[in-house]
Amino acid sequence: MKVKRYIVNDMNEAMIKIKSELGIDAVILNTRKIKAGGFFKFFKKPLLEVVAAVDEPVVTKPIQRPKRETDREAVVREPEIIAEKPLVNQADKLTESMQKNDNNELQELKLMVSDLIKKVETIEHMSPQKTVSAEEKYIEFLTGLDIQESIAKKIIEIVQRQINIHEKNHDTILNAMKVIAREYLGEIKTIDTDMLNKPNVYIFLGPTGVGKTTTLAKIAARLSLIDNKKIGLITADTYRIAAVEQLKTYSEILGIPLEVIYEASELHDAIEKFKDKDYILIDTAGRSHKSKELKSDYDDLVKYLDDYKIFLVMSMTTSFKDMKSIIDSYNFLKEYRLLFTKLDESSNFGNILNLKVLTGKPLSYFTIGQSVPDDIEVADKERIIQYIFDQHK
Ligand SMILES: Nc1nc2c(ncn2[C@@H]2O[C@H](COP(=O)(O)OP(=O)(O)O)[C@@H](O)[C@H]2O)c(=O)[nH]1
Ligand SMILES: [Mg+2]
Repeated sequence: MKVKRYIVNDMNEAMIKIKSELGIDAVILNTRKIKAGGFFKFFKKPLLEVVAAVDEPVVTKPIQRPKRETDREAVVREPEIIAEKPLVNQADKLTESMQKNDNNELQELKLMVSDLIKKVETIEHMSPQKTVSAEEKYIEFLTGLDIQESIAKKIIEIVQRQINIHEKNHDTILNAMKVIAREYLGEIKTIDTDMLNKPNVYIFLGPTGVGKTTTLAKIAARLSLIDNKKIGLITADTYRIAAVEQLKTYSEILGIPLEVIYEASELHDAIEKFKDKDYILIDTAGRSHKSKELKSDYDDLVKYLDDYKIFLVMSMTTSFKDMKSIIDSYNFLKEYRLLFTKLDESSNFGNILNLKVLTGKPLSYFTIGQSVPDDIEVADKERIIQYIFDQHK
């Protein structure tokens, strides 16, 4: 509270001064007439003493201010005029009124605080504040990258064993998580370069439209154009005319021979025809649960697969749930390599790790666009970690 004493000629003058100095919220605490001292006291008309006060903003004001004599002196300026009555009485009245005012303020503040506490308690009661541990925070971080919760938990469990998650900074923990995720990725198996058992036969399996034919063409083109290998192509995808035409076009452009087989039993003969080749790549139609005919064709073909290496082609745009059911439908396969397509059309790559952990099968290639032969990469572990962790930045 700010208290000020004015000596004025009349109330009008007092009001103007109070308004300009203390503002419109000021209140008049006391008014009295006084006489000027000295020689001129006989000529002057009595003056008016007006004591006014105003509340200062609560934030700038200490909540509990001890009443000291000096405080009073500081705010109430002593006039250079002899007072008619001793000022002590007035000062006492003023102190009393100030204390009353301050007590009121204090009361108000107390009420406000208890009201606030009640409100906070109610809010806490309504939504009990969950204390999120550092472990939970990082598990959430990993699941945010589309990594399955069970894998995320395992990663954090291992990180926690190695470093104290509560003490280390985010970068250290991030690096530790990357190292463990990298470990989970295991070995990478692309096309074997070992020529002892040539021809090396590779068969491409996977749902329709994931990019089997395009990927096969990319690998064939690279082996032929870059590595100067002798390649033979076989397609068992005669379900659609367009599918045969598609591979025929690539075979013509690349100058690589193509054999078309209409029945699984023809596979052996087709491979025999290419026995002088370094690599034989076999394209298939997607295995459909909806088409019984296609399923039995496929199952016939599968009987011949034991001797061949398999790429199970999956699109990165497929959800984990669907990927899981695709994997289930291929559970009759003993060995295969995971090949992920369409990374360019996805922004969440946690499924690479999920599928690796789910199947335990080696990763092989990624494809990152439609362009043959450019848009393919070896599934390098560093790259995978980059895809999973950094594409989200
Ligand atoms: N964006 C993108 N499209 C792809 C990729 N791989 C294949 N495709 C496209 O996906 C479609 C189906 O490919 P296709 O090879 O015929 O699939 P298949 O039915 O499994 O043989 C075609 O339009 C391809 O150009 C890729 O990595 N990224
Ligand atoms: Mg195809």
